[in-house]
Amino acid sequence: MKFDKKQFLADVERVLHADYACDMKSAGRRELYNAVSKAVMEASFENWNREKKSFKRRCGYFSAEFLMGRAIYSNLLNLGILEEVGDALKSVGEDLNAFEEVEDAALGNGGLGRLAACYLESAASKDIALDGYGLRYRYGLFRQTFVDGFQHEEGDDWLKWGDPWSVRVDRDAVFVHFADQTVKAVPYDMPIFGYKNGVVNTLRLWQAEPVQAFDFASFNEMKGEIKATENFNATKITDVLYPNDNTMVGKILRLRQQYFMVSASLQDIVKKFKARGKDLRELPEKWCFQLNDTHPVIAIPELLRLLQAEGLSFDEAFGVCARCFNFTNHTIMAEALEKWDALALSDLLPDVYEQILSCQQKLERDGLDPNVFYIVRDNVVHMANLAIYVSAHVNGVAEIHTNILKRETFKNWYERFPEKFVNITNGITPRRWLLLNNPAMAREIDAVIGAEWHTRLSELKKIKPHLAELLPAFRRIKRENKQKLADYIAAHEGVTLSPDFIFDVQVKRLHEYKRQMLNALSVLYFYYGIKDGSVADFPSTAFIFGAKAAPGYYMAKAVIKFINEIARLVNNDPAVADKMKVVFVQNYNVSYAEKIVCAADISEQISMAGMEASGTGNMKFMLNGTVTLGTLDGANVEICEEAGRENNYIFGATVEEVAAIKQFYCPREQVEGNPRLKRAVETLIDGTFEDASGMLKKLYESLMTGYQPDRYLVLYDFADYVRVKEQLLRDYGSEEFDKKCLINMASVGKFSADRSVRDYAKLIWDL
Ligand code: 26Q
Repeated sequence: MKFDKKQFLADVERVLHADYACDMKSAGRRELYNAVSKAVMEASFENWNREKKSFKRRCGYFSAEFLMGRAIYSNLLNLGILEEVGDALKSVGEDLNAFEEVEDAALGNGGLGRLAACYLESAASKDIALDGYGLRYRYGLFRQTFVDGFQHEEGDDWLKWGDPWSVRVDRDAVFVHFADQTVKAVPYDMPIFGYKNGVVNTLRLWQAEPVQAFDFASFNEMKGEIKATENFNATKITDVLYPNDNTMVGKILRLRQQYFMVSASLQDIVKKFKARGKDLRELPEKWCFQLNDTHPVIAIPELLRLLQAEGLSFDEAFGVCARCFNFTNHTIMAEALEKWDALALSDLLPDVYEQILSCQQKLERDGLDPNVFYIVRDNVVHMANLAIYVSAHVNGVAEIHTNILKRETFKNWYERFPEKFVNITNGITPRRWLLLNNPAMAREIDAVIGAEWHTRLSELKKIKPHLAELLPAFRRIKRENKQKLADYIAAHEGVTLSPDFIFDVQVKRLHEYKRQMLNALSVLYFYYGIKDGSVADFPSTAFIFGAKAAPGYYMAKAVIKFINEIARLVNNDPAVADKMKVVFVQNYNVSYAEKIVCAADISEQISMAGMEASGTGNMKFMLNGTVTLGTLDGANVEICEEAGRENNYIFGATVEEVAAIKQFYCPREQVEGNPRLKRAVETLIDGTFEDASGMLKKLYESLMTGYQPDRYLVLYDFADYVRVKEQLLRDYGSEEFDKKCLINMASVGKFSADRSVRDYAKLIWDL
């Protein structure tokens, strides 16, 4: 975008006058933030409008989550005016950094939601016509604090500073019908700016509102029926994001959300397609839809219903759907694969349920064995099966994950429909995750190899001949980033860290399979080793954790309490003060991640092999020059292929070994053979930590005594984990170690979301 400072300041001034009746001098931060954003929005109108009006083939990315984070800096970066706006504001005595107080748009839980955000950004940057369709939750993922070591949740009022990066599009509102209510769906459009290429795609988020009196006329024309009670709870549908990650809660309100989102999106798309005078049988020529996990899969029967309402036969409608829909799976965990009670679903959405039954019948007509292939069975609707049956393509998110889908999770489906299955390894956008969060390093790289890597990340391999030359700058910048993070942590968590310590980081959602416990127990293991003298020369290390636990996930909350207790023990013990510090940061989110991933020395990616579909945090650390301490799980496998296993720190049972070990596994044996591990585990029950809640005892039982003790092989992998971790800590600081860091950075090309969306565009979307 061309930038004219005088013009820009005049635009800001004008918005301040019109919207807030104030001027630059009297404006508060909030007003200024809105005025700056709106001035930029206004200047982007033409590019956005051009894209919106064009009738080229598009893909709709249907997702219950878009974890966008903060918009302003990444938008300015992509428009190529980040520095210019900063300078312009400085010239009038204002500070662009002041907008760091703006809340993140946390309309997602974790990896799946952040992936959607990265893909939108990369698609725009690669001029791929991808639009997001989702929900405009009034409250995003809860804000987390710790009270006496326990997680507390507060509502996330992400609109507190206003929402200048969205526009409400009343003219595109539609009605969504449930058996017991009709709700108005109003879209809010967010521009998605491509990186310095003038492309603007759209994220359309639907908000639920009551059908208002003045809507009745138009609504009655559609021969709808309004029930007396139905305005009552309309807004409830988009009140709040479900805070679950990799676990399903079978709440009917969640199903209402899902249907609301896809029905509104499809009505909108069908309406506009028809307005072009097109026959709906040709819909697949212009549109395809990517279903982000099972959450939007109810779109399939909804489109079947809409098309038949428009006069297509079931078979014709099915043919359209079979060409339009594609399905991405993000997990193999049974507890996360969505299933709905058939009676509840048919009560809420009788016509949609009819379509699901028709799919089941078609499946039987096709001659598939109903004992092996089913969508509805024993009054349960299996959303993943529906998705696979109808979709043109089904993809996993890393090589190992796709292989597990083929060999195990969806084995029967794969053998019957092998041509549907593809792998698309996840990726992250290098703009937000290096250019924006680590500008000093980005500039150093630019100076050595130029700026082409900004849009072709594989170009980073060109730094390989220049490692020695880059090392001093890399060390200096990493240290500065560590200092900045330490300052931030001191201010927000009240723990002081020295940048001379090794920063060992595990940040991700809290889940048993991700094994934060493995890390926590190793901290205690080292602590007791230092105390009893069996560990000498322990390199000073700061163990940094960040994670939110789903509010209903007891074990996850227990792990948070445990680690906070460890932190209290360690940080208050002067005997280890120069050796270790432990901190669990509160409210880990996208903006915190931006500060953390550029300041880490170790990236902990330690899930039990076979459980983490891909992971994308691992890629963010790699991009910022951090070695992985990890298992051969998810994308770690491909990280090792790209960067060399010798440049990372790999430990633990492989996916093949896990299956064998589980046959005869006895956690007690692991502990009996390892006195210091035993001591660490027994802190859960021996009074080391106060445990009035009984949570720690429950953790102990889950490891040692419960049904399926130590399901995720924490104790089995422990010895190998500390062996490799000790090696890493010893290697740290050497020139050889720093080279490993840079080789990781140089080898990260494959994990650009630009490559991922290109793969989707080529293999699936035909864009
Ligand atoms: C389902 C039903 C009801 C309520 C909530 C849910 C729900 C919500 C979110 C189920 C799962 C999720 C999120 C899953 C997720 O984030 N998976 C992660 O996806 C990443 C992107 O592909 C992968 O990198 C991670 O490995 C995977 O865990």
